[in-house]
Amino acid sequence: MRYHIGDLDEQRLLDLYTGMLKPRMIEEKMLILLRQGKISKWFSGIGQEAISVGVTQALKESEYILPMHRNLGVFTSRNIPLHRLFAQWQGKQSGFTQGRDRSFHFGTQEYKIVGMISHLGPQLGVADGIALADMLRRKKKVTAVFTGEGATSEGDFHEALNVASVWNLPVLFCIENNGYGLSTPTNEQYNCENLADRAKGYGMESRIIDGNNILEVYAKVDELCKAIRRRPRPVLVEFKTFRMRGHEEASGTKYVPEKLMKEWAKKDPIANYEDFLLEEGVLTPEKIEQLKADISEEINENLDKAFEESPVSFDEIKELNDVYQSFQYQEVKPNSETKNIRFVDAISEGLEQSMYRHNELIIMGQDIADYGGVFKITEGFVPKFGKSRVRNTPICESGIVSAAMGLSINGMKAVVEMQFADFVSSGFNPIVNYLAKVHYRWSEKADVVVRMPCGGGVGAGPFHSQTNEAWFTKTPGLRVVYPSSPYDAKGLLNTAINDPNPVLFFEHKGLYRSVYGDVPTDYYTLPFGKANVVKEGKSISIVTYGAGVHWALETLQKHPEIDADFIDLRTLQPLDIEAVFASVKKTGKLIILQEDTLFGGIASDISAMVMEECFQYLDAPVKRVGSLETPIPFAKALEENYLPKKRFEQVLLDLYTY
Ligand SMILES: Cc1ncc(C[n+]2csc(CCOP(=O)(O)OP(=O)(O)O)c2C)c(N)n1
Repeated sequence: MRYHIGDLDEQRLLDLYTGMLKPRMIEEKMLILLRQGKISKWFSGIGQEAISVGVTQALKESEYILPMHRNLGVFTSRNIPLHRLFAQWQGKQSGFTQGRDRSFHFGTQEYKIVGMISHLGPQLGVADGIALADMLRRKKKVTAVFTGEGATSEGDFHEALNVASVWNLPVLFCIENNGYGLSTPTNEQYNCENLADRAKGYGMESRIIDGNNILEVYAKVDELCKAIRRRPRPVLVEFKTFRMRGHEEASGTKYVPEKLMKEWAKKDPIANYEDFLLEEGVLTPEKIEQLKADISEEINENLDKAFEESPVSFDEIKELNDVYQSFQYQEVKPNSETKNIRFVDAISEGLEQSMYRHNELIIMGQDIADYGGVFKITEGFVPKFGKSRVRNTPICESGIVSAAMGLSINGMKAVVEMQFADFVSSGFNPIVNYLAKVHYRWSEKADVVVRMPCGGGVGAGPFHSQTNEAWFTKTPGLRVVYPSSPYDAKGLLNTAINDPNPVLFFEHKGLYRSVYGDVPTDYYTLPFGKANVVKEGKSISIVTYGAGVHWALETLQKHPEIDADFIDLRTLQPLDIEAVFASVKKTGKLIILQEDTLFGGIASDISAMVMEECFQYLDAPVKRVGSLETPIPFAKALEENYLPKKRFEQVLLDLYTY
C-alpha cells in the first residue's frame, strides 16, 4: 500500500492511527463478549475502519454524519463516551434508545450523528433533507451519508441521488463497496464496473477511493468537503474495501473464497498504516504499546460502568408517553370575520397563513410550484414564498418523505403534498418505519405533515380514489387527521403544522369543490382529539368522518323522524373515543360509517371499544357500514355500489327500528 503524507501534520497522522485502533480494539472485545453471550448481535467493520474514521475526521463536528451498521469508527471518532455506546448495545437506560432499539440504530443530536433504520436506503434521503436545510440557511456545510453497495440497489438510493443532484445539495454520498451484501457478491448485485460510474447518470461528480488506505481516504475526502463547502453540490464516492467477517457474526463467511480473504487480509488498513508510521518514525513500538494500553483501559473502565448499570425496567406510562413528542397545543381563537369558501380554499388559506407564521416551513410535492399542484392548493404561493420554500419534486415519494425527515432533524418544518393519497404507498416505508418510530427510538421529532388528497365518488378508479387512513391508524407514532368541513380543515391543518409529530392529513377531494362553509379569515387553530358533535339527539348515535359526514347528513335529511346524535370524529389518532362513549350511553344504539372498506378499519376498533366499555348501555348490536371488500372501481354504476352511502340508509333504518 502506498501512502502519501502530503501536507498532513504529525498530529493528524497519529489521530488517524488511534482513530482506527479504537474501533478495532472495541470490536475485538465485543467479539469476545458475543461468544460469552453478553451482547446480542454484532455487525463487524473490521478491515473497513479507514472509511468511517477518515470521513468523520474530515468533517467538522457541526456537520451531520449518517452512518450504517458497520461504521463504529464514526461513533468513536465523534468521541461518544464508550459506556454510553456499550449501554446502547446492552439495551440499557443510558444508551441512546433506552433499550428500545439495538446496535447502531440510533441518532444523537449532541454528536450530530443520525443513525440508520434497518431498511438501509431511507438514510440517503434523510441526508438530502439535512443538507437542504443547511443550503436554505446558506450554511456552508457538508452532510455525509453511508451506504453499502448492496443498498445501492434500493430505489431509495436512486431517488436520493437524483433529488440531491436536481437540487444541488451538499451531500457526500459514501458507498462502502465491501464485496458482499448479506451473502450476495457484487456481480449478483449490480451489472456495471464501478458504482461510482452511476454518478454520471445523475449528473453529479464522483470519485473512487481506496477504502483501506487511511491517508487516501482522509486527504481526498477532506479536499472534497472543502470543495463542497465552497460550492455546494453532491458528490458520490465509492470506497473499495472488503468485509473480513460475516454479515453479522452468526452468519459466517463460508461463501467467500479463501483466496479473496487472504488477498484482502494483506490490505488491512491498520496493520499497513502502522508499518508505515513505524518506518516514518512517527510511531515506535513503545508508543504503540502505550496507545493500546490506554485504549484498553478506557474500554474496560467503560465496560465495567455499562455492566454495572441494571437492566432497563418497564414502565407502561413512560413507554406510551414516549411514542409522541410532547406538544402543548396553543389555541389561536378564530376572528369574527368570516368568508364563505370552499373546502379546497380553506386548506389553501391555512397552508398560506402557516407559511407566513413559520419562516422555516418548507412545502414539497409534485407540480406544486408554478403549476400550483393538481388541485391548485398552492396556486399563487411561489410569488409569495419563492421556489426554495415551495418546492417541485421529482416523482419519488420515498425520497421526499425521507428528505422531509431530514429537514425536521435539522430544525425545519415540512409539509409534503402527495399528489393523490394513493401514491403514499411509494413513500410508505419512511412514514411507518422512520417518521412514526423516531421519537420512541431516540427522542427525535418528525415535524412533518403529509397532505393526502383522498377519497372516492369521483369516478377515478382504483389508483386515484382510495381512502387509506387505516394503513396509518394502525401504526403508533403517527397522527391521523380527517376533516369534513372547511372550518375544521383550516384549523386542523394549522395545528398539524404546529405539532412536531408526523401527521397524515386527509383531504377528501370529493369535498374540495362541493362543500362550502363560513371560515374565519385570519389564522386559527383547532385541537386534535376532539370530535365535533354535529347534531344532538336521543335515539341513535351516528359516528363518521370525512365524506361520511355529508352522506349521513343527506340521509338524515330524508328521514327527519330519526333523532340522531351525530359525531364527526375529525381526528382518528388521537381518537375522541370518550365522545363516542358519551353518545352511546345516551342513545343505546351506534352506527359507524366509514368510506374505507370495512375489514380492519377504524369502525371495527370503535365498535370493539364500545362493546368493551358500554355493553350495558347498548340496546342493539353496534353496526358498521363501509365500502365493499374490493378495489375501487371506475365506472359510475360500480363505484356507487362499492361506496357505503346507499347501504348506510338501510342499515340506519334497521338499527333505528331495532
Ligand atoms: C429493505 C431491506 N431489505 C433487506 C434487509 C436485510 N439486510 C440487512 S443488511 C443486508 C446486506 C446489506 O449489504 P450492503 O448494503 O452491501 O452493506 P454491508 O452489510 O455489506 O455493509 C441485508 C440484505 C434490510 N435490512 N432491509
